Amino acid sequence: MILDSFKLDGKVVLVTGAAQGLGQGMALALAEAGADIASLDRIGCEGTCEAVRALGRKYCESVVDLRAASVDDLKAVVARIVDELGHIDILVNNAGTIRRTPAVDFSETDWDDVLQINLKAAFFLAQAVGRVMIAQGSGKIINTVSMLSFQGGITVPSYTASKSGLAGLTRALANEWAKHNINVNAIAPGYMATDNTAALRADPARSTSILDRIPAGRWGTPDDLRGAVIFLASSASDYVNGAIIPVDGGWLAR
Ligand code: GCO
Repeated sequence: MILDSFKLDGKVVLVTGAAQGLGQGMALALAEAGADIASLDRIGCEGTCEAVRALGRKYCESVVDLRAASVDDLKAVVARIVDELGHIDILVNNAGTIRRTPAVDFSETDWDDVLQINLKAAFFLAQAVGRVMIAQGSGKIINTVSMLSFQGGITVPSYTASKSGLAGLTRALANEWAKHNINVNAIAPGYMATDNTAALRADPARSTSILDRIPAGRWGTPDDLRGAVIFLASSASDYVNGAIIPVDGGWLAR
Protein backbone atom coordinates (compact mmCIF):
# COMPACT_ATOMS: atom_id res chain seq x y z
CA MET A 1 0.00 0.00 0.00
CA ILE A 2 1.30 3.44 -0.96
CA LEU A 3 0.89 4.88 2.56
CA ASP A 4 3.25 2.20 3.88
CA SER A 5 6.09 4.10 2.16
CA PHE A 6 5.51 6.96 4.63
CA LYS A 7 5.75 4.74 7.74
CA LEU A 8 8.82 5.06 10.00
CA ASP A 9 8.36 2.03 12.23
CA GLY A 10 11.70 0.87 13.63
CA LYS A 11 13.51 4.05 12.62
CA VAL A 12 15.50 6.29 14.99
CA VAL A 13 15.42 10.03 14.38
CA LEU A 14 17.73 12.66 15.88
CA VAL A 15 16.03 16.07 15.95
CA THR A 16 17.93 19.16 17.06
CA GLY A 17 16.09 22.13 18.52
CA ALA A 18 13.33 19.72 19.58
CA ALA A 19 12.28 21.46 22.81
CA GLN A 20 9.73 23.73 21.11
CA GLY A 21 8.48 25.27 17.88
CA LEU A 22 9.26 23.66 14.52
CA GLY A 23 11.63 21.07 15.99
CA GLN A 24 9.12 19.83 18.53
CA GLY A 25 6.40 19.73 15.89
CA MET A 26 8.56 17.69 13.53
CA ALA A 27 9.69 15.33 16.30
CA LEU A 28 6.09 14.56 17.26
CA ALA A 29 5.06 14.05 13.64
CA LEU A 30 7.96 11.62 13.13
CA ALA A 31 7.01 9.77 16.32
CA GLU A 32 3.40 9.53 15.13
CA ALA A 33 4.73 7.96 11.92
CA GLY A 34 6.45 5.28 14.02
CA ALA A 35 9.95 6.56 14.77
CA ASP A 36 11.83 6.56 18.07
CA ILE A 37 13.16 10.03 18.91
CA ALA A 38 16.51 11.32 20.12
CA SER A 39 16.34 15.03 20.92
CA LEU A 40 19.17 17.52 21.19
CA ASP A 41 18.61 21.00 22.56
CA ARG A 42 20.29 23.51 24.88
CA ILE A 43 17.44 22.92 27.36
CA GLY A 44 15.54 19.83 28.42
CA CYS A 45 12.68 18.76 26.16
CA GLU A 46 10.18 17.60 28.81
CA GLY A 47 7.11 18.33 26.69
CA THR A 48 8.55 16.52 23.69
CA CYS A 49 9.61 13.59 25.86
CA GLU A 50 6.14 13.19 27.41
CA ALA A 51 4.40 13.37 24.04
CA VAL A 52 6.77 10.91 22.35
CA ARG A 53 6.46 8.40 25.18
CA ALA A 54 2.67 8.84 25.18
CA LEU A 55 2.81 7.62 21.57
CA GLY A 56 4.61 4.50 22.76
CA ARG A 57 7.94 5.43 21.21
CA LYS A 58 11.40 5.31 22.73
CA TYR A 59 13.02 8.63 23.61
CA CYS A 60 16.46 9.81 24.62
CA GLU A 61 17.65 13.33 25.30
CA SER A 62 20.92 15.20 24.91
CA VAL A 63 21.19 18.66 26.49
CA VAL A 64 23.88 20.36 24.44
CA ASP A 65 24.59 24.04 23.84
CA LEU A 66 25.55 24.02 20.16
CA ARG A 67 27.09 27.46 20.62
CA ALA A 68 29.81 25.85 22.76
CA ALA A 69 29.87 22.26 21.47
CA SER A 70 33.11 21.09 19.85
CA VAL A 71 33.28 18.67 16.93
CA ASP A 72 34.32 15.96 19.41
CA ASP A 73 31.33 16.82 21.63
CA LEU A 74 29.02 16.24 18.66
CA LYS A 75 30.69 12.94 17.84
CA ALA A 76 30.20 11.86 21.46
CA VAL A 77 26.49 12.76 21.37
CA VAL A 78 25.99 10.69 18.22
CA ALA A 79 27.88 7.72 19.73
CA ARG A 80 25.75 7.86 22.89
CA ILE A 81 22.50 7.91 20.90
CA VAL A 82 23.63 4.90 18.85
CA ASP A 83 24.54 3.11 22.09
CA GLU A 84 21.16 3.94 23.65
CA LEU A 85 18.79 3.49 20.67
CA GLY A 86 20.85 1.13 18.50
CA HIS A 87 21.15 3.26 15.36
CA ILE A 88 20.34 6.63 13.75
CA ASP A 89 18.37 6.52 10.51
CA ILE A 90 17.26 10.12 10.17
CA LEU A 91 18.79 13.45 11.23
CA VAL A 92 16.65 16.61 11.34
CA ASN A 93 19.16 19.48 11.57
CA ASN A 94 16.69 22.02 12.89
CA ALA A 95 18.39 23.89 15.76
CA GLY A 96 18.89 27.54 14.92
CA THR A 97 19.00 31.01 16.35
CA ILE A 98 18.61 34.51 14.99
CA ARG A 99 20.00 37.93 15.89
CA ARG A 100 18.40 41.14 14.67
CA THR A 101 20.50 44.28 14.18
CA PRO A 102 21.05 46.48 11.09
CA ALA A 103 24.12 45.23 9.20
CA VAL A 104 25.93 48.52 9.72
CA ASP A 105 25.88 47.93 13.49
CA PHE A 106 26.08 44.12 13.50
CA SER A 107 28.43 42.66 16.15
CA GLU A 108 31.06 39.94 15.84
CA THR A 109 29.34 38.01 18.63
CA ASP A 110 25.99 38.02 16.81
CA TRP A 111 27.81 36.84 13.68
CA ASP A 112 29.83 34.10 15.40
CA ASP A 113 27.00 32.73 17.55
CA VAL A 114 24.55 32.36 14.65
CA LEU A 115 27.09 30.86 12.22
CA GLN A 116 28.30 28.46 14.94
CA ILE A 117 24.81 27.12 15.75
CA ASN A 118 23.04 27.33 12.40
CA LEU A 119 25.88 26.29 10.09
CA LYS A 120 29.04 24.88 11.70
CA ALA A 121 27.26 22.69 14.26
CA ALA A 122 24.75 21.54 11.64
CA PHE A 123 27.58 20.49 9.31
CA PHE A 124 29.66 18.62 11.89
CA LEU A 125 26.58 16.92 13.32
CA ALA A 126 25.71 15.82 9.77
CA GLN A 127 29.31 14.60 9.39
CA ALA A 128 29.13 12.54 12.59
CA VAL A 129 25.73 11.09 11.71
CA GLY A 130 26.79 10.67 8.09
CA ARG A 131 29.62 8.35 9.17
CA VAL A 132 27.05 6.15 10.94
CA MET A 133 24.76 6.20 7.88
CA ILE A 134 27.58 5.39 5.44
CA ALA A 135 28.55 2.40 7.61
CA GLN A 136 24.94 1.14 7.67
CA GLY A 137 24.34 1.90 4.00
CA SER A 138 21.30 4.14 4.43
CA GLY A 139 20.01 7.35 5.95
CA LYS A 140 18.03 10.53 5.60
CA ILE A 141 19.26 14.01 6.49
CA ILE A 142 16.79 16.90 6.57
CA ASN A 143 18.11 20.42 7.12
CA THR A 144 15.83 23.24 8.21
CA VAL A 145 16.73 26.13 5.96
CA SER A 146 14.70 29.27 5.36
CA MET A 147 13.16 31.79 2.99
CA LEU A 148 16.45 33.53 3.68
CA SER A 149 18.23 30.72 1.86
CA PHE A 150 16.70 32.35 -1.22
CA GLN A 151 16.39 36.01 -0.18
CA GLY A 152 18.43 38.53 1.80
CA GLY A 153 16.05 39.41 4.63
CA ILE A 154 16.26 42.61 6.64
CA THR A 155 18.58 43.22 9.63
CA VAL A 156 19.43 39.50 10.03
CA PRO A 157 22.70 39.18 8.04
CA SER A 158 24.24 36.27 9.99
CA TYR A 159 20.98 34.32 9.85
CA THR A 160 20.77 34.88 6.08
CA ALA A 161 24.40 33.83 5.62
CA SER A 162 23.90 30.72 7.76
CA LYS A 163 20.69 29.58 6.07
CA SER A 164 22.04 30.36 2.58
CA GLY A 165 25.09 28.31 3.51
CA LEU A 166 23.02 25.45 4.89
CA ALA A 167 21.11 25.28 1.59
CA GLY A 168 24.43 24.94 -0.21
CA LEU A 169 25.64 22.26 2.23
CA THR A 170 22.40 20.34 1.61
CA ARG A 171 23.35 20.05 -2.06
CA ALA A 172 27.03 19.38 -1.34
CA LEU A 173 26.29 16.50 1.04
CA ALA A 174 23.58 15.15 -1.27
CA ASN A 175 26.16 14.96 -4.06
CA GLU A 176 28.73 13.09 -1.97
CA TRP A 177 26.43 10.76 -0.04
CA ALA A 178 23.72 9.74 -2.53
CA LYS A 179 25.90 6.80 -3.58
CA HIS A 180 25.70 5.56 0.01
CA ASN A 181 21.89 5.51 -0.16
CA ILE A 182 21.72 8.64 2.00
CA ASN A 183 19.19 11.27 0.98
CA VAL A 184 20.13 14.82 2.02
CA ASN A 185 17.37 17.38 1.55
CA ALA A 186 15.94 20.47 3.24
CA ILE A 187 12.70 22.08 4.29
CA ALA A 188 12.41 25.86 3.93
CA PRO A 189 9.72 27.07 6.34
CA GLY A 190 8.10 30.36 5.50
CA TYR A 191 7.07 32.93 8.06
CA MET A 192 5.96 30.73 10.96
CA ALA A 193 4.35 31.77 14.25
CA THR A 194 7.26 30.71 16.50
CA ASP A 195 9.72 32.43 18.87
CA ASN A 196 11.94 33.10 15.84
CA THR A 197 9.42 35.60 14.47
CA ALA A 198 8.00 36.97 17.73
CA ALA A 199 9.70 40.33 17.15
CA LEU A 200 8.20 40.55 13.65
CA ARG A 201 4.68 39.67 14.81
CA ALA A 202 4.97 42.24 17.59
CA ASP A 203 5.85 44.94 15.05
CA PRO A 204 2.59 46.15 13.45
CA ALA A 205 4.34 47.48 10.34
CA ARG A 206 6.50 44.39 9.69
CA SER A 207 3.69 41.99 10.61
CA THR A 208 1.29 43.64 8.17
CA SER A 209 3.82 43.79 5.33
CA ILE A 210 4.77 40.13 5.82
CA LEU A 211 1.19 38.89 6.05
CA ASP A 212 0.22 40.90 2.95
CA ARG A 213 2.94 39.02 1.04
CA ILE A 214 1.76 35.51 1.96
CA PRO A 215 -0.79 34.22 -0.60
CA ALA A 216 -2.20 31.77 1.99
CA GLY A 217 -3.02 34.80 4.14
CA ARG A 218 -1.74 33.44 7.48
CA TRP A 219 1.47 32.77 9.42
CA GLY A 220 2.57 29.13 9.28
CA THR A 221 2.55 26.80 12.29
CA PRO A 222 4.72 23.78 13.23
CA ASP A 223 1.90 21.47 12.14
CA ASP A 224 2.31 22.77 8.59
CA LEU A 225 5.67 20.97 8.37
CA ARG A 226 4.32 17.53 9.29
CA GLY A 227 3.75 16.28 5.76
CA ALA A 228 7.04 17.51 4.32
CA VAL A 229 9.18 16.08 7.13
CA ILE A 230 7.49 12.66 6.97
CA PHE A 231 7.95 12.62 3.20
CA LEU A 232 11.67 13.45 3.37
CA ALA A 233 12.23 11.05 6.32
CA SER A 234 10.53 8.09 4.63
CA SER A 235 11.16 5.77 1.70
CA ALA A 236 8.65 7.86 -0.27
CA SER A 237 11.59 10.23 -1.01
CA ASP A 238 14.24 7.63 -1.92
CA TYR A 239 14.90 9.30 -5.28
CA VAL A 240 14.93 12.86 -3.88
CA ASN A 241 18.45 14.28 -3.39
CA GLY A 242 19.56 17.84 -2.74
CA ALA A 243 16.04 19.24 -2.85
CA ILE A 244 14.65 22.11 -0.82
CA ILE A 245 10.90 21.97 -0.15
CA PRO A 246 9.42 25.39 0.70
CA VAL A 247 6.51 25.22 3.15
CA ASP A 248 5.72 28.89 2.97
CA GLY A 249 2.09 29.57 2.10
CA GLY A 250 3.24 30.81 -1.30
CA TRP A 251 5.78 33.38 -0.08
CA LEU A 252 8.38 32.44 -2.70
CA ALA A 253 5.79 32.09 -5.45
CA ARG A 254 4.60 35.67 -4.99
C1 GCO B 1 13.02 37.49 9.16
C2 GCO B 1 12.36 36.24 9.65
C3 GCO B 1 12.78 35.05 8.81
C4 GCO B 1 11.87 33.90 9.19
C5 GCO B 1 12.19 32.62 8.47
C6 GCO B 1 11.77 32.67 7.04
O1 GCO B 1 13.62 38.23 9.96
O2 GCO B 1 12.91 37.74 7.95
O3 GCO B 1 12.72 35.99 11.01
O4 GCO B 1 14.13 34.75 9.11
O5 GCO B 1 12.00 33.62 10.56
O6 GCO B 1 13.53 32.30 8.60
O7 GCO B 1 12.03 31.39 6.47
